[in-house]
Amino acid sequence: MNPLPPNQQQALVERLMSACGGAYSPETRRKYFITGPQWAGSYEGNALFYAKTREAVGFEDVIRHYAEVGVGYWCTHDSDVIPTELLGKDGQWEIVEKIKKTLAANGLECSMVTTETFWHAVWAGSPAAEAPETREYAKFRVRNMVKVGHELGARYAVYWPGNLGYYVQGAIDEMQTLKWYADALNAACEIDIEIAAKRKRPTLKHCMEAKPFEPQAEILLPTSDAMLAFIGSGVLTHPEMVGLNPEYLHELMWGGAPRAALARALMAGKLWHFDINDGYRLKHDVDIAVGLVNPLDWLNVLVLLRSHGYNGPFNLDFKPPRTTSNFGVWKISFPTAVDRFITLWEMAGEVMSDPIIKEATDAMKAGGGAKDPTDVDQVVAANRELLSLHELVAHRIFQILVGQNRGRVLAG
Ligand code: GCO
Ligand code: MN
Ligand code: MN
Repeated sequence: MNPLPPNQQQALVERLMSACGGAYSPETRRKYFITGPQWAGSYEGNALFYAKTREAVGFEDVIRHYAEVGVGYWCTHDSDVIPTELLGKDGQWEIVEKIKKTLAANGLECSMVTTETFWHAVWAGSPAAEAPETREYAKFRVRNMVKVGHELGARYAVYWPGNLGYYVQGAIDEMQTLKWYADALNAACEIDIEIAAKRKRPTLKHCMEAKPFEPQAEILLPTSDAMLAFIGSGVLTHPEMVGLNPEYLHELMWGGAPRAALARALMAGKLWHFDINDGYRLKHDVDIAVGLVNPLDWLNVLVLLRSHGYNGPFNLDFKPPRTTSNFGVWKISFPTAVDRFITLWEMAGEVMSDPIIKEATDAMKAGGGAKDPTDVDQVVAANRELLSLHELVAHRIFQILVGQNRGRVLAG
């Protein structure tokens, strides 16, 4: 093949994307509660050891691109769209007005707002630092974002605590730091109750997001389970207003089973928001797009969520790869991520209604009919062949993943 000049490369990307086929229409994509973060669309390819590789894009372009792809909801950090110095000032409300107009013009809704409490120098000691003025500033920021959230019509607020942890041991008092962090969440919930009553809107769902390894060496709330314990610990004045935003990769990173973490959140009635992406165990936060690493696990995640009535947002919290083109971000990264999610969601429906899986599962649940359950030999004998069905179910789910249940023939 001859080298392809840059001015012909976009055409190649488009031709090969359409040759892939299987794309859903923007109208179909919009039927799912899929949310597009400002920071994912505007990610410029930078990281700790990486310079930026792409041009900056503002909210006008990000929202327009999501509309074209068919992502119906948008979410943002405060400082993604409002310069830090303007937060809480008149200039902020001018920007919020522009955002409202842009969303309306593109037919998108704002689903969620989140407060950046990790990037700026003010958070060097975390949002729950020793200095009272830092903690007052943290309260100001989360309260301000609750106001902005109501103004934009959001239903969810997310909190990733970022620097809540330490590099060197003994430097902070863990108990005190956690209580101080709770003070910020309490401030957000309390102002939310006031604003919601004035505006006759429901209060926001305040969702905590855990990440196990970054940006500190040791993290005080590293997992969704740790956050459940925190919510139930008595430090929150409104624990009923606070739930979880687990991120698939963040549970995988520490070596957990994302499905089990999600199940525990569901059991607690706290699975309110879900960041969808993919990656590897015991690695850093690679934020790869959904389904590119663990499609089988993802299929099973969606079976779990569909089976137990999860109806919150699926937030595309991935990082489009560190390419040099904004074109590819919108032509490949976002539409393919959305389409893999929808395909896996539909396949989860096939798993749930599959007659083979149903019969195998029903048979295991019915058991072998041992007359005396206190007789160990009888119990073992009665179920002798049934447990083999676990692997048959797993095989059937694999067949569904590769389309063999729909007649895709690969065996000779
Ligand atoms: C990450 C985090 C963030 C948060 C976001 C919400 O992967 O670094 O998931 O993307 O979701 O900061 O506050
Ligand atoms: Mn996330
Ligand atoms: Mn992540």
